[in-house]
Amino acid sequence: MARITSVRGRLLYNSRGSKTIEIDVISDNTHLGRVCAPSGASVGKHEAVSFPDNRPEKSLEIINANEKKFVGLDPSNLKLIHDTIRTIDSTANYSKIGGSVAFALTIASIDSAAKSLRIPIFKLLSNDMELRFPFPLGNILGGGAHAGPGTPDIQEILVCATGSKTIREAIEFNLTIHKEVGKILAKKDPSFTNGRGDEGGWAPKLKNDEALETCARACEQLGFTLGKEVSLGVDFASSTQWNEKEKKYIYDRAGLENTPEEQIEFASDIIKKYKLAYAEDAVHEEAFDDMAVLAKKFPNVLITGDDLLVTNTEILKRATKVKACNAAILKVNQAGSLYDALEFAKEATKNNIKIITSHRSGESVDSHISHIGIATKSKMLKVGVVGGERIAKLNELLRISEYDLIRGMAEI
Ligand code: 2PG
Ligand code: MG
Repeated sequence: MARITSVRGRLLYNSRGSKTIEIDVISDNTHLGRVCAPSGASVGKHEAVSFPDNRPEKSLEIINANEKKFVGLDPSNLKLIHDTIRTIDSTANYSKIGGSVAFALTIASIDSAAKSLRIPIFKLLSNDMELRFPFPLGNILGGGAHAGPGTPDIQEILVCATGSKTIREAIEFNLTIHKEVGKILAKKDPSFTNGRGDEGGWAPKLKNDEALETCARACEQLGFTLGKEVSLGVDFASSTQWNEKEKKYIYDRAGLENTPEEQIEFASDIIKKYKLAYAEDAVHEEAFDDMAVLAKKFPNVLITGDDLLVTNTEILKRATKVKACNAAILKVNQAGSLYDALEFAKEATKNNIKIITSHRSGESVDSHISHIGIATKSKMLKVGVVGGERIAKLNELLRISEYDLIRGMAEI
């Protein structure tokens, strides 16, 4: 059995150019596990904080001061690594050391352990013989907190090749559609600068409905039927629009104000009109009952909670009680440690809630989440379509396909 021989942190930058932390875990002086923590722009109220007092430097100090606690541990013992982190920070939201440390340290340990055992990470995380590829779900056009003024209020319009039989085809279809959307935008507005948002989706000056129309047209122009070979999805990221004081969703850019009832109608119309396979955070993060209305109305659409659940097992338990959603985003850094996130996945699976493992808008070029998506039997892997830090995750899926250990695509 391997033993951790050193743990070291360093300050680096994420894809948005913000400072973050990377942690190296070395086992037996040989096997390097290395993970750089991502971070979000549309952050849920109840998610783990990235850094204490927003200072990555403080996280770094703490990790370096506590290295000895990890030296000698078995890097594959995720629970032990997690419990050791908890001896340093027992706060619910990792406010003392930062969720980024919990994220990077636990995944780097598993990375190191997998290398020592010469097996891929997904194999170390799951003994299941029936693993499948999650469908890549990627941002083709967006706005909201991920792009500047003039772009749609809706944060993300996503595409997923729901009819594909192979992971390569699923990736290629997403790439082709992303390109086609770019062509339509350039034709429509010769002054379009090819601007893209934080996750690589196009960021044009368009209203929500024009943006959705453009994406639907791109799919149809390529000969796809929506809901068949490919499907659209939307991350409404509705907490961004929710005004607690006025109890309304305020869409500044579209000049629209929705009461909670109107918001349900607004989302329902979009789901129906564009035959969405996927609808994330269609209402704000505390509107469990409103989400439940949508989940009941659209049993065949992935009515997904992101900010609503923040990869938190206790919140998920509350949500399942009222049947608030049928799918859940899994972002390890929302939970904190990989152990926390896998507990969340267990609870979701137990309750028939489908898992969608997801990137953050501020990412690194790491690709561990591709393995986590497979091991948690995620139906989709939300990792974007283009951009180095997004493609890294998709390319890892293609490398994984060489092992011949995965039996085709997930059943959605
Ligand atoms: C989201 C994510 C990722 P962020 O809202 O789902 O797409 O964005 O990382 O900014 O929270
Ligand atoms: Mg989201």
